[in-house]
Amino acid sequence: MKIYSCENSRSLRPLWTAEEMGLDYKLELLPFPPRVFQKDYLDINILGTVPYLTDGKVKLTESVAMCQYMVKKYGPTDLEVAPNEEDYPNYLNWLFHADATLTFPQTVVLRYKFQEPGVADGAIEGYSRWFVSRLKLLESSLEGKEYLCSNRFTIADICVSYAIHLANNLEIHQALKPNIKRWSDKLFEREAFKKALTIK
Ligand SMILES: N[C@@H](CCC(=O)N[C@@H](CS)C(=O)NCC(=O)O)C(=O)O
Repeated sequence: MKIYSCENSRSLRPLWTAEEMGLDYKLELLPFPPRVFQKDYLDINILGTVPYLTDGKVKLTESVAMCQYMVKKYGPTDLEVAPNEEDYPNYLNWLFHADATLTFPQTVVLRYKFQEPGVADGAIEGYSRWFVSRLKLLESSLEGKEYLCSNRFTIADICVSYAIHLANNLEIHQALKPNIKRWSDKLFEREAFKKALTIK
């Protein structure tokens, strides 16, 4: 298995999952954004995005799908929630929520705060506020809970907490509501997270 990555990107999700599972993989670290600074990467991944995962004939462009692929293909593992568990529908919902609801407004902040400063400053404030308002569900769901699903650490925690890691990098401090802070502080103490963050 090979994972193409850039530092501090959502490659963190599959790298963290692979580290939690103790899987063997090769890492190729690219300059960000690769479509600008490593144009030959477009011959490998036509989208030019990271992460990109190859495993034999398998080629994946979605970080959440990569986590799901690893737990299914290389499990069994407690990182997965099975269809016969009560929390399975919630697990699916969180896996989609991670990107479709949470990181989507954050990408606008990333672009206009750090990649193209001065081009659309108004968007930074507006999209930050929109992102924070979308954290309502996460904050209330974590009330009295250590993990999102099935009372254990799963890839739902990995995929959703990436949005909090990104919020920290984007300096969206209002994201650290009490339950979210308590939950993410604990997740980010995991050895596999620290390894995924620093692996070169
Ligand atoms: N939904 C995809 C998004 C991939 C994506 O947009 N990745 C960003 C980095 S986090 C990227 O490659 N941006 C550079 C670009 O769009 O050229 C995923 O979850 O993997």
